[in-house]
Amino acid sequence: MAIDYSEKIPNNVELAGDRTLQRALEHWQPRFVQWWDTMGPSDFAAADVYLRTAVGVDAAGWATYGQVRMPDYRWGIFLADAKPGRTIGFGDDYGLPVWHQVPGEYRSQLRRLIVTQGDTEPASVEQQRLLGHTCPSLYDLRNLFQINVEEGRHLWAMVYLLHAYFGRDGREEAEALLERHSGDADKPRILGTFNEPITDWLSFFMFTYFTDRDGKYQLKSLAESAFDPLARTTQFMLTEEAHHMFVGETGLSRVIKRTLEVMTELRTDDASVVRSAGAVDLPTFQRYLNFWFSSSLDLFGSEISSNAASSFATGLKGRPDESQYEEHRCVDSLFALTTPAQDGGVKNEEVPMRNAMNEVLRSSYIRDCELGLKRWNRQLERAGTAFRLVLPSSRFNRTIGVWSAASCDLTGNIITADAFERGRDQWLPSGVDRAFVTGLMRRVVDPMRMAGWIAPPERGINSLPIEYEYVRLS
Ligand code: BYC
Repeated sequence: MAIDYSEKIPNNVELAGDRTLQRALEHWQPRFVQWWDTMGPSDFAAADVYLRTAVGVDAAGWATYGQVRMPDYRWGIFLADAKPGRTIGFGDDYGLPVWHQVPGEYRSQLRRLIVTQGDTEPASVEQQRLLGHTCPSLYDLRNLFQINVEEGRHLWAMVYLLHAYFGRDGREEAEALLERHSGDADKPRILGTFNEPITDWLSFFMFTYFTDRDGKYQLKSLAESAFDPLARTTQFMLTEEAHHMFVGETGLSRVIKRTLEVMTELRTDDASVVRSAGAVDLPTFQRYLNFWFSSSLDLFGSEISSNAASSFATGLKGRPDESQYEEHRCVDSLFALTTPAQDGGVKNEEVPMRNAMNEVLRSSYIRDCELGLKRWNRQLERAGTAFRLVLPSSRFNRTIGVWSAASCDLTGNIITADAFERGRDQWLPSGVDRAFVTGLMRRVVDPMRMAGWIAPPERGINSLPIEYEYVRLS
């Protein structure tokens, strides 16, 4: 169905046919705008940004480009087209027709999932709100803003579900999504990673590589949901999410490229020399990677989770690409886990597969993360340096799940808490690292230039030149 842009809230859900819902969402809309004005990108409201806006949910319509001021961006409600005759793909009700309303008994659990998903979207905009001031180029500035407006739209996607299907509770949750704030001492965002500050672009690219990729896996598992409106909403969100991960992967690859250029020019692999030349040395890059990877692993929840088991059993949340599996009920199957033991060692145990669903997702996610590392390591190899990037063990630096009780080094060996503290600054960004990286961040807004710590991208946006004025500052 085409998106109706003549409406106050662009949508393809026939909002005009439901006056009560339309009024409720039109009541929320100014609050969203106020939130965007106060918590969204600071100081760029008057800039014309070369943004992509969806005008349809099919391949032809979802990417239309033009100069837009961010406050004029048309945030709307877009669901992927319904698949007639769709049936539940997993869990106890496998094979039965999907639901178009929320079954009463699953109401609070489903609402919790939607609220948790919704909470991450504005959180990321809040985390990134000051980055515009230190953009490495107009190309990057535009990408930041593209991501920000789309995260705003993803919030709309979840708010639509809350308003349309959860009555008064849903409307209250939609208000609360604008009241919690990233890093707020009293009302923080729900999930840990979304309270971490992102005040430099190296962290931004790590976040869009690692944390947006968690988004991909969570959205893919919600796109399998028996609750059809959630499945269709998240399916469309995934098309936009791909660009966010592209920004992360290419951003990090450009940082490495520039570092390698400096190392070759100066014939050095000495981190302090690389730093003095104004590039990110590879050990610092690795420490940032260790932090954002381990924090993003926490976003999958505990390895053994009754919530996960119940979400799978009831059909609320499946596995990404559920159709790739042979068996969709997972009643009798077991999952082998290694967990920390009382005596300071490890023990192997088998847990019911349904309870291990968070770990199933996390394992696929880790394999996906490795692909980027392979590409970056090829860059390092081609440049003739011996340094290689590695993903730390999934036991390292965890604050959620079975490994949160143990201290582990990068390779997953259990160590004492004291030894972890002694190793901390070699493994995770230290105060000195953060001060150095922050010091590199200087605003570059001349379309012909790029900051010295990052190489230019390989190509511009939508076939435009890299030097195009992607953001026209007033
Ligand atoms: N921090 O049984 P447990 C994205 C809570 S990113 C703090 O272990 P469960 C995006 C958990 O909420 C994707 N708390 O785990 C990316 C629960 O609390 P309650 C976001 C945490 O429930 C970039 C308790 O611990 N989407 O889209 O199976 C930019 C016990 O939970 C954390 C979703 O997450 C944590 N890291 O799974 C923009 C999908 N982890 O309920 C956007 C929806 C767990 O007892 N959410 N807890 O108070 C879910 O599917 C599940 O809630 C989780 C947790 C996977 C997060």
